[in-house]
Amino acid sequence: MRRRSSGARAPLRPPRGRVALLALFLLAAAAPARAEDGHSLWLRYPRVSDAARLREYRSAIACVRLEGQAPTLRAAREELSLGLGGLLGRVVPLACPAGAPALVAGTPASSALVASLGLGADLRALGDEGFLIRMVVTGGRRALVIAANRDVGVLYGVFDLLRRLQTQSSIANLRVASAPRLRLRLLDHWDNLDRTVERGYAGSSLWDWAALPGTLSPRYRDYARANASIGINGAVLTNVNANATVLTPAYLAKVAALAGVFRPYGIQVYLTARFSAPIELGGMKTADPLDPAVRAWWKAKADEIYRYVPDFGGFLVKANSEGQPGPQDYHRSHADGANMLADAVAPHGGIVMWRAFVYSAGVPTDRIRQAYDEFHPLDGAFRPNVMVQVKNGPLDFQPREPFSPLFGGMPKTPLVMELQVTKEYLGQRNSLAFLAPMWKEVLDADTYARGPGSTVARVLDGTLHGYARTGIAGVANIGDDTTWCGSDFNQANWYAFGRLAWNPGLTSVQIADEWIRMTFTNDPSFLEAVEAMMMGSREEAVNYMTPLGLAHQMATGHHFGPAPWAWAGRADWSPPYFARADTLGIGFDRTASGSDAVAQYFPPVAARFASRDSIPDAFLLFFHHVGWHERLRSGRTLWDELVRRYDAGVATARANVRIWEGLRGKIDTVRFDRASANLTAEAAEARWWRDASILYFQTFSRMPIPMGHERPAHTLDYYETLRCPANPRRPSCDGI
Ligand code: BDP
Repeated sequence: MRRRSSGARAPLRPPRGRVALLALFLLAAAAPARAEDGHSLWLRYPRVSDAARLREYRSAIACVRLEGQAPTLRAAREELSLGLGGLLGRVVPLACPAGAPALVAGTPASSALVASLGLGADLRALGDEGFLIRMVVTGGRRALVIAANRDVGVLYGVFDLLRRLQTQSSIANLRVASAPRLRLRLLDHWDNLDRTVERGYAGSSLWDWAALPGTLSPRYRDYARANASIGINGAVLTNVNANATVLTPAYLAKVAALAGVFRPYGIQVYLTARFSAPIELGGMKTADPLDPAVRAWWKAKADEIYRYVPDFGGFLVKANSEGQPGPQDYHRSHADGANMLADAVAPHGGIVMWRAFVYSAGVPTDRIRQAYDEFHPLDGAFRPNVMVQVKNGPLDFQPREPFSPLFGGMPKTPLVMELQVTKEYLGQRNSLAFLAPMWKEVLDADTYARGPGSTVARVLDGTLHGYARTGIAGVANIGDDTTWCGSDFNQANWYAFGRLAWNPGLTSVQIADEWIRMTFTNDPSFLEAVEAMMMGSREEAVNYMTPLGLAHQMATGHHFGPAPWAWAGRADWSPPYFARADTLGIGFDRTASGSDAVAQYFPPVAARFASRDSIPDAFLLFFHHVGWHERLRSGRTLWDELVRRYDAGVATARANVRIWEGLRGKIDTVRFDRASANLTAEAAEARWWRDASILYFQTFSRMPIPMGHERPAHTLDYYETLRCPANPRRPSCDGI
């Protein structure tokens, strides 16, 4: 039986017209008792709990003037009604009696009042998506103004203001000017047409292809609202391991229906293009990108797509990677392939995002070198509407990796950074891991491409190399689960991704703080404790899974749980290949005496990574093979330090269970108990990781577990034979 999406709950459905008023009365009345199930994400809009703030907001916003019938303005108005109705605990009229302090929102074109305020110069700097919020006095009356150049900027401004009210910050002297630093802020859905989700841990795909285009789940709009609230402006609907069927007319009609729901919220749709589609759909003998008939096929296909979706964003392509077809099948380069597709969409303003995630077991060099080796020489060979999409690290979404050397290494090619919001390698469903600190680590890393200060964020935002196009993509963690993301805490990563995409300069703490307040409560004691848990959670996962720069020690295939011993059929998928443990030591020598991957970085970075004196402990074993008895900065031997780190991860996981338990009663029981179960499971999984890894590496180090450290719960044999999870969709394992 197909699972129906469960999104029709009243609080999330933006009301309309008269129904809106009624809904708001009901909503306001029902607010305190509303059941929490996680579905409302960070858009719950409960009544403001701080009495002084509530008074402040009520006296500043007696009514709303947001005129205009354009769909985006309507969406902004509906959100304000819903949000203010809930937060202020009363209906806020959409018409203003004389003298009433008003919230005024619009563009100079949609609102005469906004046009009269003379904001022209300030607005110009904010582009198509930016907005400003200001308290002004006009005609002797106070007004809170949200102004933007385009309707979508008004919508973003509305969400920004609602965030301020949700987090209970003062709006007394508000003077906000905000514009996104990155132009494309995309979610990549690895969703298949049968509604399975590759690396999805949150149920089935949201896209109910069978019911589309005739039936539109209310969740589509909620999804769009959630994205717009954090500035996400594009969705790649389909898996990078692509199925050409989505390019057929029947599916394009479904895509068009989704695009229609998303459009008012400023979200463009994109599709993955299977490179062999001309063969599979067009009945051709080849997909050679230099073949005129193949090129003509793609041009016609692009024209057809734009007939269905006039503002279609473009294609995302995984080619010649992990078995996917691509131009190299015809001895053509990645640039040949990308340019062919780019030419097809260019007349319509579309783009191609061509992934640099390529490596091959047939290539004898270190796997992490291969993307750079392949793409660096192609810099300058791509059409202007091609962006190369690069994963944050050179390997594959590990709990910790250095930044990819392609950042800074492609000065003539706009790069999109790809992050993984879904936690394939980070504990999947149970783990707390809040990923903002991980993403910040990469964004703030200095590539030295143009001397000090050449951060990855500046590569991405175009200020370093003058890229004409800029963007960032996150592999979504969203499914049809009630919580959308498989757990309440996983929602924080969707949220953080959007916030950082808008402004990579935000701090992780700030993002966590906002998210906790909006998702759970403004209660300071809860906030402080949960913020600390979240901020430490990624380092915790690094510690119990892959400390000191280890990588890819996960079980084969599903990547859940430890299997440092596992040979996966090919070396470059196998944990022992990455850890290189032997009787002398552990770690992958990527200095000049090894694979020399360090040479792909700019000299100051290469030198820092290459030297044992300057390599941060966090990347030690990623770049160096280190003797078991060698002493690290701490003065401890590598072996002792390794055990200590694993233990630290377990200790944090256990502490989180206790800290959370101490917060009982501060939020609703449904979400509290659910998180409790996740944290308990994570503590068990952390121990499993630690025990299995230490026991396995001990067979090489032959050193004892230092005094004062817990003995493993089981034998290595036990862990090696454990099949866990038997069912990869199960959140947890027995027997660990
Ligand atoms: C790997 C995933 C695989 C993806 C691949 C990719 O295990 O499912 O298809 O990344 O990014 O990490 O293409």
